[in-house]
Amino acid sequence: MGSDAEASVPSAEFLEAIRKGDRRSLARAITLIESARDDQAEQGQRILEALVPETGKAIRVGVTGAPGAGKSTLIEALGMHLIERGHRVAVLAVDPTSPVSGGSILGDKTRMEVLSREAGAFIRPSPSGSSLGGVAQRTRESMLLCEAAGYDVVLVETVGIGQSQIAVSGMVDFFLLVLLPAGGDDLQGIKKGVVEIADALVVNKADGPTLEVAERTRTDYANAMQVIRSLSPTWSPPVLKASAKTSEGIPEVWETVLDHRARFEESGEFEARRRRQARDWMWSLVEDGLMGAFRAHPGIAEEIASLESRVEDRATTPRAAATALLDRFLKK
Ligand SMILES: Nc1nc2c(ncn2[C@@H]2O[C@H](COP(=O)(O)OP(=O)(O)OP(=O)(O)O)[C@@H](O)[C@H]2O)c(=O)[nH]1
Ligand SMILES: [Mg+2]
Repeated sequence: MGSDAEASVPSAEFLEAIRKGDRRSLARAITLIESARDDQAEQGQRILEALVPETGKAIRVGVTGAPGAGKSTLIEALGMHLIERGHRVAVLAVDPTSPVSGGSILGDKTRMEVLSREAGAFIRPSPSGSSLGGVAQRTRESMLLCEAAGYDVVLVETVGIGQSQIAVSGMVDFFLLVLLPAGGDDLQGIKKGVVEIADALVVNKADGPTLEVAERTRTDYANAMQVIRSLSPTWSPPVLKASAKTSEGIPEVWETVLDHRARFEESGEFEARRRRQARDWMWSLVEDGLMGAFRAHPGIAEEIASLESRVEDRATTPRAAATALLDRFLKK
């Protein structure tokens, strides 16, 4: 593998172009990271290793919510607000449901046309992939590359599915739940438990004919939040309202992120959260690696189907079947 390995050392010029924030070089590096080809993925990892000292400096914000809640529109409005304040903004996405064609939550519906015209913005749709784990890992790595390229705010959009929400909340400093104006007892996030991992809630579409419902929805959630136990001793997730369309309330969303950051830095929770995330990330890679090795193990792949059906038919116990597979894997 010697000469191949030599060939995949990233050039100093390429690394320097990424460091200087050249968007095409950054995009190329992310494409390598996302590649299904081993040699390209390896090249991507080398780039990341070379740049890792320059990572970790951005404010990382995750944005989730039901389909059509206005996540993309809100990210664009927030992104423009940040660009006006001199920030450089990267927008990434985690959408394990997107087809391999590359269509995604940042795809056809909302291209963030205004934000994408800004020199200080970098927008990248979700990597495609069949497993959420793989998609999330690649987004984490893309986030680090964006940081090395000088983007000081990274916004990550994710679909409102439990597992992807947990994956994204595990890679950001601040997790924002975008809600639709829907009054009455329709407090869905609360039932699903998403609210418990959110650092703030924002009722979007507080404009035009939906303004009144949005205000009522905000009050409903604010009341409901009072009985939800906060994960942090220093922070109770506020419930805001905004219009991504008119940008009203968007500056307040950003002030909330900054306020949270200041308090979490002061209390040590910021550092603790980043450290925990890095540790969890390592272990999830170990788990993925083990599962991959397990399924690829000769002698296991062909056993899986028959053992699964024996378990389904109660011809054997799940424990006996698992033990048989593990024994074979561990060559006992
Ligand atoms: N009136 C109004 N419409 C909005 C607002 N924000 C978004 N919309 C509209 O709501 C629709 C959905 O917006 P998106 O930003 O694509 O929503 P999303 O949550 O990203 O949707 P998915 O990515 O498909 O889950 C679009 O037609 C937007 O124009 C808002 O603040 N006010
Ligand atoms: Mg969207």
